[in-house]
Amino acid sequence: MNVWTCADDPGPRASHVTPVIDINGDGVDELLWGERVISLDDGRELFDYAPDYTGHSDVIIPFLDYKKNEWYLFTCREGDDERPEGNDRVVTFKAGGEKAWADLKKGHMHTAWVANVLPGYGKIVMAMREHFVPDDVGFNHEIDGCFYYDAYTGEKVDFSLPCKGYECVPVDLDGDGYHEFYVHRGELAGTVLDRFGNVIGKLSGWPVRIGKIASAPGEQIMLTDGDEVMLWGDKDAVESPLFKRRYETPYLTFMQKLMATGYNAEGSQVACGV
Ligand SMILES: [Ca+2]
Ligand SMILES: [Ca+2]
Repeated sequence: MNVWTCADDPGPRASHVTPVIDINGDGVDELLWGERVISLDDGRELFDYAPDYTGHSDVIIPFLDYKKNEWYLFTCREGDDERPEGNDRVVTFKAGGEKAWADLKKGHMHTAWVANVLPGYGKIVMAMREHFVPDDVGFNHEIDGCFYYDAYTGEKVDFSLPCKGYECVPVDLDGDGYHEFYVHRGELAGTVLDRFGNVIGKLSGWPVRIGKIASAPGEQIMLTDGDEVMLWGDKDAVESPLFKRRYETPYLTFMQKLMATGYNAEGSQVACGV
């Protein structure tokens, strides 16, 4: 087997999430090690989306343009912004490698998600920015920005919920193709919101997994209070054609199993595009 190494190579340095997806459509899954695409068939690096970037990406999220049947790759980054001009902080690539859009040049982008909330199942991405503040134990993370973009074009979107975007994760509970949100931190922790910000439920607990966990229609929320694990869903959920389209690819189901191992089960990284 041709084993891939990157010892002294320039280029991106991994991510806190590692999607496994057939991003080039040849029937063989790839491992997205940050912005590098590694074949699970023989270990070769097939592609590097960002050879000019030497930091790492906190979140990598593949997402599908349903109308064009084309994949995109959204990433938010940490590191490699020390040069005076900085470096792109939030970037969306087309699957073939072309940069669809990018924004911001400085900062540590720490959490992100992709959700269907605009009319016509339009997608937005949320990216949260932090900066390091030295303190008596080393450094602290302080949040200094939360940004919303049209996922395909990068245009800023005026989207707001009663909570901060980084305090919640998207989940399509009723299966209609639009995301609801579970608030997992902050003053509204435990609240379930629709995409317009209306409160539609109240739960409690820290997310274990979010997404399609059970065979029942729709997506579910698995929570724990430290003692018990609870699974919540919508018993009246009906899966729309678009919802079913999302799950036609093995990606989401596979990631649900992979992330059930417990890696990065925190914050928006729970979602990983699921
Ligand atoms: Ca492939
Ligand atoms: Ca929904």
